[in-house]
Amino acid sequence: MKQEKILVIGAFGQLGTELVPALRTLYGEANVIASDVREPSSMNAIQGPFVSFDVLDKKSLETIVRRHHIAQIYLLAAMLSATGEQFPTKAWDLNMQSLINVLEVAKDQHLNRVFWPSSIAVFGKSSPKKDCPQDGPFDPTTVYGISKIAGEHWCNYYYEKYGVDVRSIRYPGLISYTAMPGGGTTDYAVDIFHQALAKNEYTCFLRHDSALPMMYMPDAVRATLELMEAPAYLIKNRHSYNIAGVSFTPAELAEAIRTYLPDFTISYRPDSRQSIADSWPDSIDDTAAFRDWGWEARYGISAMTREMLQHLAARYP
Ligand code: AKB
Repeated sequence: MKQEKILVIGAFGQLGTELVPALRTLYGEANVIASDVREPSSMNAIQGPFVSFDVLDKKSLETIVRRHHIAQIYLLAAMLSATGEQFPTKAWDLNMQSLINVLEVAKDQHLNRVFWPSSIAVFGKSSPKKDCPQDGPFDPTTVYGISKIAGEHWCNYYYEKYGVDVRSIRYPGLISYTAMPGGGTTDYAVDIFHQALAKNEYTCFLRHDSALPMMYMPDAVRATLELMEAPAYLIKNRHSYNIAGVSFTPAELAEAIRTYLPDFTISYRPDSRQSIADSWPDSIDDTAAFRDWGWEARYGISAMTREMLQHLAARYP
């Protein structure tokens, strides 16, 4: 078992909920410290080491890293695209200052590695819709996307200037059955499964034909660990890597759900999230991730739909 100590910031989020157990399998429970600004509750029951603190408080971060001899940080705390549009300056402050704090601590305390998530939100209207390339163009339309493209430059800067081994992935919409996403444009693709099982119907906040890049959580967790466990010489890109999972429209996802729930119906009432979705690519080119560290997705829409419905069925008897 690997022995380094890891701090996961934002452990109660959609990705953190699944990444903490996966890291504990690799590194041992005692070596992975989960943290969040929220205290654990019945909603966020967590086993193993946990600290509650605000990543915007740099002094607390420094103290925790020193006290626990942390060697790696996964910074997962962020405000997502849709909520970020409601609170633009708050989104900018949280998404940027958290990253700067972590990069500074990584530099000063000589951490071995940092992980920071970017997003397909770095792309915009001038980016190709199909198989959107690794190198842009980038013209984000949301504060979240602006913070992600700026953050990518900060990561590269700390790598080039100070040698901080920071690695990043541009996640598509993540789909999981353990935790709900919060405040994103791709959230419908999780909610639809819950509503299909609870009510056999769903009203989607995007149009029927809005194709978006998505990924089933087991693929996302594996991608993250594969990137972080790869030897440093393989990581040629210190901004962030495109990774592709599966792309589909709400109508296509509804059709896949109907394989198991034939009476399921969907209606469409697009809201302000539609214009965000319209600015993002339909699908992603991830040849750089494949070439550099061997990334390949395993889940398509059918296997993902089957597993999501199987796992969630017990919650909606
Ligand atoms: C969002 O919808 O904001 C996120 C993302 C694609 O980064 N899921």
